[in-house]
Amino acid sequence: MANLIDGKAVSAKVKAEVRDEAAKLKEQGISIGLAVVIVGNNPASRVYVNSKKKACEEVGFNSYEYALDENITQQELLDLIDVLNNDDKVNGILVQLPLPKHIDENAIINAISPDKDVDAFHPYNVGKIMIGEFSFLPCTPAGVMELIDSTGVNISGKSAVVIGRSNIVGKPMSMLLLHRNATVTICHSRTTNLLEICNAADIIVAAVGKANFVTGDMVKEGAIVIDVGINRLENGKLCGDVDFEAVSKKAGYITPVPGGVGPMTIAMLMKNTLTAAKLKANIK
Ligand code: L34
Repeated sequence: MANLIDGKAVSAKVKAEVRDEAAKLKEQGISIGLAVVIVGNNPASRVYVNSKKKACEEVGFNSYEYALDENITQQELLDLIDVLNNDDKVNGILVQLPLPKHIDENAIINAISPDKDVDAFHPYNVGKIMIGEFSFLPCTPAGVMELIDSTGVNISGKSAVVIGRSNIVGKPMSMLLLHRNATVTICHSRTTNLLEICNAADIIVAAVGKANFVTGDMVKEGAIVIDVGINRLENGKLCGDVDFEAVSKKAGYITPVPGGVGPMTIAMLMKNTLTAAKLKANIK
């Protein structure tokens, strides 16, 4: 039976560290603020944004929510970002994705000042990650690295498989694993020998968006399995991309959904916002 990786516990530890550092900055007269922008009424986005605001409270940051109507124009959103880019109280800007279809997500991401881009989605920050010289790491992949590290297993030299190639998770995830000297394979919908590749993996990160995609036969005995997926079933229950029942019988370590990667995404957002404030104040 696999060891359960407790995302709630690891995220609490990260947030406690952020809270302590934020308290020290406060003594120096520096307070930290995160602007959270949500457009429309996506229920999942609402849940995540609420968790982000709550995390800000926990670590002692100010949060500023901008809840905008579904029908806002792209220009209106760009104008808001311009205001936030120039607002000294705001250290980090987070525009919750997905945005309504009539708004070009890339145009929005490109407009956020790279110094305040606490998601690390701006091409400038993406490029810095590529060359291994970054200020911010994208929250979900960075959270996954923390979860893998919490097992005590040394990543160097291990064979890691990332399933999914999105700009938000799959691509940066594979880069972070590569920086830590894993041998990385990126699989996606056109991969023909998925079973064979996964069977050889010491680490599997599943970011597909399909319930129960990773089955027991795909997993090597003792492997680390990280489940980034959040799928809502018809009965309202959440489940990941991994068939937890079957895979937990073979894996050495496994993350649950909920309570795995999700809470880490939020904790790493707090860490990035702290980093943004420190960079602005010229504190290492
Ligand atoms: N800009 N958009 C931007 N940044 C992000 O980092 C995100 N993401 C993804 C969606 N859009 C974004 C998130 O915040 C996914 N995501 C996210 C954040 C938190 C959780 C899940 C996804 C989370 O807290 N999950 C809980 C369950 C929550 C529930 O009940 O629905 C968990 O334990 O997994």
